[in-house]
Amino acid sequence: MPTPAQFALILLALSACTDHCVAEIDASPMSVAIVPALPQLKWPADLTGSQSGRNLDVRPLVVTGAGDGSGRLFVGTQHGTIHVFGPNSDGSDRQLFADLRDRVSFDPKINEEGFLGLAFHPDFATTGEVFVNYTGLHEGDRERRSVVSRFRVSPNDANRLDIESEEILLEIPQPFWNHNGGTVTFGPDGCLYICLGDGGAAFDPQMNSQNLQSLLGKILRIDIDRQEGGRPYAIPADNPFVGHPQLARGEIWAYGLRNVWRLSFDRKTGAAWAGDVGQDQWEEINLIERGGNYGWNLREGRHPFGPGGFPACRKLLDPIWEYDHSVGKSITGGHVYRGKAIPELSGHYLYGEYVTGQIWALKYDMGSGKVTANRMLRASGGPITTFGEDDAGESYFATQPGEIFKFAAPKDR
Ligand SMILES: [Ca+2]
Ligand SMILES: [Ca+2]
Repeated sequence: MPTPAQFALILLALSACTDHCVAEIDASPMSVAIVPALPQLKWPADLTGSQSGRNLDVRPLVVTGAGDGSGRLFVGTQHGTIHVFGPNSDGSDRQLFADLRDRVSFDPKINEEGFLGLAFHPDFATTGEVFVNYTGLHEGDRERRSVVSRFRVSPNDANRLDIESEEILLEIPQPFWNHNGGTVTFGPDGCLYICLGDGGAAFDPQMNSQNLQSLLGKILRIDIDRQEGGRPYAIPADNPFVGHPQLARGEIWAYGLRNVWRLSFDRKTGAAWAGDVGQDQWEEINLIERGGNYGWNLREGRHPFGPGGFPACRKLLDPIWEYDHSVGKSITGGHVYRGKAIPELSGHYLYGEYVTGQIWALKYDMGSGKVTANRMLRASGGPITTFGEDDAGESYFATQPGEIFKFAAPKDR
């Protein structure tokens, strides 16, 4: 028989083991099939460069359904083109939905400018409205800037955007070529969320991310169905910084972000997931809350950053997951899988790596606030530029050369 002291130690050891076991993260690879989504797709010569004898990457940055029940798939490229495919397409029916290259600044040597975001109005079937985020042409006296615009689909052709219908909602000056963010997406509240990076260079030299009077380094939330205060949109009354125009821009929803490369809303729970790209060491996955400060440039991941670095504190929200630069160097945030093809993937957050081409599925327990699994789906391959969902909730990703893949049930099933 153990003495009471020994018994207490055994209990402690057992409880420690229990805690340890609960906290253990399943890092085993998950078997899913990754298959070409549009196997017969041939990109036009002006995107691949073959026309001019150059070798260009197509750089698909958006893959999405329109949410209108049509079953179409849309792919936007960093060059400034949007392509549309019919239901269950093999890729051979590609049509040009829009060509915005006459107003988009894209240079393959300037990696982060171009056509960066595309979102369909929640009631697109009725309104025909499409929202985009791109880098505006900045030649001569035209300044470097991010542009957020509304377009309308052609009244005569559902597979054609009326590019003359552009209505600019926001133009945000960009001090540097990099860190332009770019996601535009609708939340379950019907508001348009817009991601903007810290403006660029390194270290956020202008301290934009912590400055509530700057729109840079932020996630914005606007109401595009109303106009108010001389703006072509309205600021929702429940935005966190409304009513203090001397101190803060009312459009701001969350701040302290470096360069969110893809924000998405879980179509089941409504949770907002963001991948925030790190600078020196840490890549982040954040759950975005109203008014949240995500720490940049005082913290990188869960760590103090730079000479003015802050220790962990309640006001600076740490990511729910981070990985360091021995694993990968630039996160591409995805979305929570809610499709039907792969039941074991349900509820997992898909994310990937621009530099190494890896893809993982992360499982997070909202109740305990703990990550329970981080399972590799793809160990290597071309740079992951974006993830996307079709109207049925099935998941896709794109690589920089121009491949579009989808996830499917394992082949041995
Ligand atoms: Ca910039
Ligand atoms: Ca952060």
